[in-house]
Amino acid sequence: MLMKKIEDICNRQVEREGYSSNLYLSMASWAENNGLSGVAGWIYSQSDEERIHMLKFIKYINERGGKAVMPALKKPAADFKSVEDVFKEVLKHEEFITASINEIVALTLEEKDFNTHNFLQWFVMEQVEEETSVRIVLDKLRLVGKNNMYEFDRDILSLRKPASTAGAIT
Ligand code: OFO
Repeated sequence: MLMKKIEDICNRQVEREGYSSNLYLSMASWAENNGLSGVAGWIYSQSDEERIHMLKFIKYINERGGKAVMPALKKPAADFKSVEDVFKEVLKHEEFITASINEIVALTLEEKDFNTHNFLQWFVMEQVEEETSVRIVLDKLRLVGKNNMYEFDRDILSLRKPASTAGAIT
C-alpha cells in the first residue's frame, strides 16, 4: 500500500508528465504549421512518450493501492520564436522533470519505500537519455546552422532514439 505522501507526489508527476505531453503537442503543432514536418515528427513522438510516462505513473499508483488523479492541464504556449528556442525550451523542461523525478527518489529513500524507489529507476535512466537526445539536437542545429533549416528538418528524425527504448508500459 502506497504511503499518502508518496501517492501525492506520484500524482504530482502524473500532472507533470501530462503537461509535458501537452507542451510538446503544442510545439509539434507549431512546427507543422511552419512547414517543418521533420521537427514536428520528432516532437510528436516525444509527446507520445510523455503520455506513456504519465500512464506508467497512473498504473503504478493504482496497482499499489493508491488512487491516480487525472489532472487539469495548464494551457501551453502556442507560439515560439524559432526552432532553436523550441529545443532550448524542451531541454529546460526536461531538466525540470529530472529534478522532479529526483525529488521523488529522495522521498522514497527518506520513507524507506523501496518498491517505489525501484519503480523510479526506469525514469532516472530515461531522463539521462532524454536530456542527451535534446542536447544532440541542439548541437546539430548549431552545426547545420539556422540558415539551413531545410536539411536540419529533413534529417532530424534520424536522431530519434529507437522506439524499443522509448518505454512501453509494462
Ligand atoms: Fe521527458 O519526461 Fe517524462 O519522464
